[in-house]
Amino acid sequence: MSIQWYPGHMTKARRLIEEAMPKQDVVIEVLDARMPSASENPLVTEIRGRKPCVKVLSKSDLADPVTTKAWIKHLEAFSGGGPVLAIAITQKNATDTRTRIPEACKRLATHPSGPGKTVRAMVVGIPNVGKSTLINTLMDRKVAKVGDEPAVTKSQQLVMLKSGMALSDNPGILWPKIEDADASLRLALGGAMPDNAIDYETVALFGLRHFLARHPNLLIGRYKLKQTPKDEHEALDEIGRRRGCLRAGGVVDLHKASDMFIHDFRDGVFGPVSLEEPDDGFSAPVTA
Ligand SMILES: Nc1nc2c(ncn2[C@@H]2O[C@H](COP(=O)(O)OP(=O)(O)OP(=O)(O)O)[C@@H](O)[C@H]2O)c(=O)[nH]1
Ligand SMILES: [Mg+2]
Repeated sequence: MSIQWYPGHMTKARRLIEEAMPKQDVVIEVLDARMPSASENPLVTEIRGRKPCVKVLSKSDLADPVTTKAWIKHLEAFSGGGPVLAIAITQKNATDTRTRIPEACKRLATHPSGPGKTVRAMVVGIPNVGKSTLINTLMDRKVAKVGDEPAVTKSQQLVMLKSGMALSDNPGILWPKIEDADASLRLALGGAMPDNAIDYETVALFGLRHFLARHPNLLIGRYKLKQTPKDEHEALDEIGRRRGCLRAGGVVDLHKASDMFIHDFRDGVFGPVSLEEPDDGFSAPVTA
């Protein structure tokens, strides 16, 4: 079963993005570098049409660098619509972001349409992916509120960069029906949906299945497990036991253990881990 979260403010945010789109020279779509496919919003693809697009792979410090490089090639080669440049960024390297993002926008905006040939760009993407952090980095000061939870930005905000670009920050949007159940679980694991919209245990078991299949040693190392768990249920139980997530009678508190694993993942304690590879064979995102 797929997790859905589409609160009312997203309908309004989507409408504002649709209304402002014709005036943009470039769209900056911020993706989560750990899951560039799951975090690519089909509504954004639909609304941007053939507008040039910079696909920004945010939080690249949390993703596997080799996989991120493969994603950049993949996104530039296979994204539909207009021309696409893909760039990985991290808030840990502000100088790199300040150089490469405006440069890419100017390269794509062949006919800047703002006053005095200002390049107009709109920053869009799923919730909690780093859109406002990107705006602050480009402005070199805190102009937009950021926070480690989805739906921090509630309205559109326009800023002017010294380099002569007009940028708008937007609330993160998802889409009404996420068809791909695994993609919705990746989004939940990464933090695109709020805690009250997800079932911690389901999300943690999904994440543990991924780690057991691709990075069992990272789990074993982090939680000092004596052997590789036979499946995700055993892994969650063992992790809970090792970390003292116990209820009366020595029973593992699975909710607490799930909470701990999910936040360990979001905090990057396992080192850089990608949840998707370009050759995993994803189906095209579907809107409803
Ligand atoms: N590790 C890491 N964390 C980041 C990076 N960029 C942003 N974050 C964190 O991600 C969280 C969300 O950042 P925001 O900039 O508020 O995200 P947003 O896309 O504007 O979110 P909404 O406005 O809620 O849609 C914050 O805790 C940031 O510190 C990054 O490059 N690396
Ligand atoms: Mg924001």
